[in-house]
Amino acid sequence: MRAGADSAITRNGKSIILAYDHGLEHGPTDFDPVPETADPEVLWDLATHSAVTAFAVQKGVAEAYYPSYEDDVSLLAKLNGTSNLWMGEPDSAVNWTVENAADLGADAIGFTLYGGSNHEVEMQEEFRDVQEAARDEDLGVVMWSYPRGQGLKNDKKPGTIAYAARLALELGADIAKVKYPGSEESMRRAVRAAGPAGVVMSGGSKTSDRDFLETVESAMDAGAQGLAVGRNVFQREDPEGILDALEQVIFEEATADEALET
Ligand code: FBP
Repeated sequence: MRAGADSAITRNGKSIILAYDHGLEHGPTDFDPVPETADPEVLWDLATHSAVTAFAVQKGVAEAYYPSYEDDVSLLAKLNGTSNLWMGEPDSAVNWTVENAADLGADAIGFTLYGGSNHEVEMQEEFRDVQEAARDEDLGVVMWSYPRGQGLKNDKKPGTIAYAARLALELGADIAKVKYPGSEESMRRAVRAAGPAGVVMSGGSKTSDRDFLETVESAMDAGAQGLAVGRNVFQREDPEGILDALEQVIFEEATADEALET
């Protein structure tokens, strides 16, 4: 699967990946703004929204709920992850095997790579095993490509984000999930660096409707394939409303203004 080729986690070559691995990565504090979002079922229901092309979760949340949602939700199995309690150099434990995720019915796998970390070499080797197993199982491969660690403080510099996008291509991912580098021009550079791999923008911490939709519009204008988003959807009182607007901007090429008007 490469960008443009439609798959179980894209629609017309575009993606909105709803991410819900925050209970592991950040802890339940991310659910405080809308306390009912601590209940995974609330998010599984949200993932049935027509805008969502894949739902990214860790193994436990998938095992407990996916059998009830398999007809309505495409599962993106997030294979590695680390808690916010870990204080060491950026690293991510591989908590789920490709084979087990495939047995459960996953459509694609997700894997975090911290380029620049002291653990980059091991993480690349883990990714090699995962990527090859995913090819054997015919699963799409999404890399959460987050340069981080040692001297890398600002992980959103344009050159760093372009490098992150390129790492995903070089190592065999279909889609690179990268942070927004601050401008359309910088995002275009990342998209160019990714070549045939698609690039999805990472949602980030919650911002206003206008700021968020304008950033998404700019990423799409730069050639991004879509968005992978958690907090900017589930920390809103009206998550369906923002998914409606995102559907317009990403799949119907509406501007942020147009999406805000409806
Ligand atoms: P958000 O849209 O909420 O930023 O979620 C995307 C995501 O990649 C999640 O999958 C993950 O839990 C989180 O961001 C990790 O963010 P960070 O490592 O930057 O704190």
